[in-house]
Parts: sequence; structure tokens; C-alpha cells
Amino acid sequence: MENCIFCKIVNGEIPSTKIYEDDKVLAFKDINPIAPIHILVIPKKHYESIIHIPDNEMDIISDIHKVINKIAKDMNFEQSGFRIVNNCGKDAGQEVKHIHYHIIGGKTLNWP
Ligand code: DGP
Repeated sequence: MENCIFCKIVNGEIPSTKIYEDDKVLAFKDINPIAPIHILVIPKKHYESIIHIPDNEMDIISDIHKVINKIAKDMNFEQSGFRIVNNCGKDAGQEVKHIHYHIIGGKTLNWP
């Protein structure tokens, strides 16, 4: 999609530090980390948010979570724990309108 920062990262127009890539999913370091480990996991196909994914394409959410599972294990998060965040729309403060899951960890996280 034109003018989408994350689509530009997917097609290589904007550089990123890639953590994982396959034909459907890309994971890369957040440019503005809020914890020692802060990774974004996105579908390569553009969807604005969960609201915009049709039922018959919802398998992409499972694909994303499989990648989160792999990265969490690679980061040795099994004992320490970590957080998965998906900001969805205006009230959640979603800045980039391409669905993304934050993987945040490496320190004790406050909530909310
Ligand atoms: P959200 O508020 O959930 O929409 O988070 C968007 C995140 O995207 C935010 O933590 C910063 C990150 N981000 C924005 N632009 C770029 C970029 O060009 N490269 C990378 N790696 N991350 C970006």
C-alpha cells in the first residue's frame, strides 16, 4: 500500500533490522524501543488492523503468533515472560496503520 511505512519496510524501500522473515510474515526491531527487547511482527500483506482482516484470511493471525512463539523461545523468554501488544485504532494510540504485534521484554513491565 502506498505511503505505508511498514509496506515500505516489507519491500525494502525503508531499511530495518530484520529478526525473522518468511513469505507471509516479517519481524524487525522497533525503531523506538521501550524495553531491552522490542520487536514488531507484521503480515507482509497490508491490513490496517484486526478489524480489516476478512474471516477467510484470518489464518495470518495464527501465522504471526507462530512467529511470536519462535522469537520468544529464541529470546529465552520462557522463564522470564514477555508482553505481546496490538494497538488497534485511535483510542489505543495505533500510530502505524498496518497491523503489528509488539514483542516487548527483557525487563519487568508495568501494567497498565
Ligand atoms: P503503534 O503505536 O502500536 O502503532 O506502534 C508503532 C511502532 O512502530 C512504534 O513503536 C515505532 C515503530 N516504528 C515507526 N516507524 C518505524 C520505522 O520506520 N521503523 C521501525 N523499525 N519501527 C518504526
